[in-house]
Amino acid sequence: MQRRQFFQRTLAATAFTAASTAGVSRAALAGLPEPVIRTGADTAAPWLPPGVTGAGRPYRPVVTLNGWTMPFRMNQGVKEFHLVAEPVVREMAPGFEVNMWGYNGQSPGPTIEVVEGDRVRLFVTNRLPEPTTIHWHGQRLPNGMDGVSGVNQPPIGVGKTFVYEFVARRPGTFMYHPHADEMTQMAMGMMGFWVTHPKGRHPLIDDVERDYCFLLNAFDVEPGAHTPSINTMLDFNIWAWNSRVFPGLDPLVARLGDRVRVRIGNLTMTNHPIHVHGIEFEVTGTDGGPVPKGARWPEVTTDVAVGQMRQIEFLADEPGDWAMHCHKSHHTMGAMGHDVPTMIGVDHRGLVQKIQRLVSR
Ligand SMILES: [Cu+2]
Repeated sequence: MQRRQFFQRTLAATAFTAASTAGVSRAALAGLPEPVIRTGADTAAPWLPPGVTGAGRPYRPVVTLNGWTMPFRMNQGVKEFHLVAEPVVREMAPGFEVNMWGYNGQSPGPTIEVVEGDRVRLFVTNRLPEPTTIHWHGQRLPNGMDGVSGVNQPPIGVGKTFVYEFVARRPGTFMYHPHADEMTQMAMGMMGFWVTHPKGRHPLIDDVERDYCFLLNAFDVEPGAHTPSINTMLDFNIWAWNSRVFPGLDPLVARLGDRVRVRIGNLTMTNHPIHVHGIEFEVTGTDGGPVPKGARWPEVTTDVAVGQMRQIEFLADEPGDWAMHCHKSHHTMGAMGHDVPTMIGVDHRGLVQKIQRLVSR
């Protein structure tokens, strides 16, 4: 059976179970939008809805680093998305494949991109082996849509579909992630980006020529393993951007003279001082909203703490290949080893031959 047919058939069977909990009519659920699935890890071209004027002015779509923006369907003025939480295989770098959990074929899930004032309906189907929810980090929304399992809703059972619906009231930079078995599900890669564009000219949101976004995430994948350890609390060994690591990360490209915005969210368990070479930037926004212009100052490094988002902007006026990295030097390494004694000062002449003799036996 084709993968798409599988989803269509199984969704038809599960759709009605959510009708009473989510308050969406049976007729609406019967016409669930087909989930768009993506399997590659390349950076998708920016996506603008074809032929949909929708709410607000035309906007410059974001580009998700080694990711993609999910297409939506317009249904009587509502933007409808279908997220499928499911096991996926993510190629973190060429030849390095990891068994993760994600959404719609990849970790992280697709970027949700809407305009301030849009009414958004998100169908979430759970194809994981355990219950899940989605929390829409930073959004103003009705309490019942906040996605915290055991507080705002029962978790979405295995095989079930839940419907979230709210108005994207505040423009800015947001993310989404489970609020059910959080430690496991985020350690397995479940998260995604959300961008709400302003519906008109905004005094604190400037037009830019380039608009990039990605999430910082971390995994503990022992050398030789393919599945992250989900019991790790701090000693992660793979520090990733959008579930990718060097040399698997695509460059963020700009033309000389472009205004560039980069939106960064941190869903790891430690903070990351993100450093950019060659230019100075300003933090123009957080998950709390745009920063007042008088409160901005020049920086070349900004700390992105756990659960925070930072939106930086700069003028790309120096040609060249400029590095952008976390300034914790052990976070630029992978797979980082633990409990390894220092080799400084040790005479290691002949060591390679000794190891080769050992392993060739
Ligand atoms: Cu770091």
